[in-house]
Amino acid sequence: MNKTFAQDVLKGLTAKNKYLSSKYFYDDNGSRIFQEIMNMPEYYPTNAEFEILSMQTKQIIEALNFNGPFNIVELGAGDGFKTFKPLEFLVNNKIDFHYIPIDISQEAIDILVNRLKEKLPDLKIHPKVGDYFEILKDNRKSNYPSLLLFLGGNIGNYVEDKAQELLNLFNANMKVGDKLLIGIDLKKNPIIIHNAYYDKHGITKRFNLNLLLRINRELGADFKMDDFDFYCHYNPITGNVNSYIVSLTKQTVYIKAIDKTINFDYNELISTELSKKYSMDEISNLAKVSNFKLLTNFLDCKHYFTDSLWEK
Ligand code: AVI
Repeated sequence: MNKTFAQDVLKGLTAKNKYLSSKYFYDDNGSRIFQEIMNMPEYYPTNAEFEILSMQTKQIIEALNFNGPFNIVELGAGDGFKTFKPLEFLVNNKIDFHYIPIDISQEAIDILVNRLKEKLPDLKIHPKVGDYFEILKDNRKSNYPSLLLFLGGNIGNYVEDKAQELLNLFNANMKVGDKLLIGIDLKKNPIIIHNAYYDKHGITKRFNLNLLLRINRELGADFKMDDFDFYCHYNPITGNVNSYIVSLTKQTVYIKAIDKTINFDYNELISTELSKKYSMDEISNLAKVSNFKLLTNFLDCKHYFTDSLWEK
């Protein structure tokens, strides 16, 4: 049993306004459902960022202004789908660099390394599994400048002060002149965003309810899936997509691992996720308050998403 998970579930489900952290979405099953989300036509961030990284690699590399060899450190590299095209471009153009993918999942890193070794045998790859900051601290000692990649719009899942805290930590573990390329989802027509998150296929609902299945499995709870639903709402003023699990009846759930019975009211909510969308002004401000200089925003053709290049 994972003790931190149990403690977090206890804290979240006994709070006045119940919540569960979206970081717990990603067990093996949740990661598979997230792949399904990324394959939905309505979930535009995947294609938008893929387009930016495939079509504008040359411009991004030029904007780095590194003279000589450099490191590319990818935080949360996953299966490496997003970065394959830029890596291929760099290898084919004989640009001297080292690729350091970091992920918490050994399995994801193994898959990534095998695939890249087969497809890009000349790539200099140094995979790392573990804590971002420990690895970044080590990388700071490298003689080469670094480009950090924090892609996929993950920053949108952090509330403002946590986002700032995380970016400040990145900053503290970088050398002056190092760059950060950060994927950020932009404010846009609210219907596009609504359809990406409140999807008609019910995949995002399954993604959220998987959290209850995980609690059943790992903490011995008795959540009944049919008694809960999913709701999410986009507020075009704040840019926040807020997701919830909704209790469809007045009910109790027992969680064995913490020996606790949780009461749910009819229509009571469990807040699960924030997916914040940014305006260009908010991005400039975020860079500034995290001690970075914003160099360039690389947008997709529909202006749905940006890979924003920042310098320490
Ligand atoms: C991982 N993260 C950037 C996704 C997002 O868009 O906030 C997670 C997600 N939640 C629902 N759909 C996708």
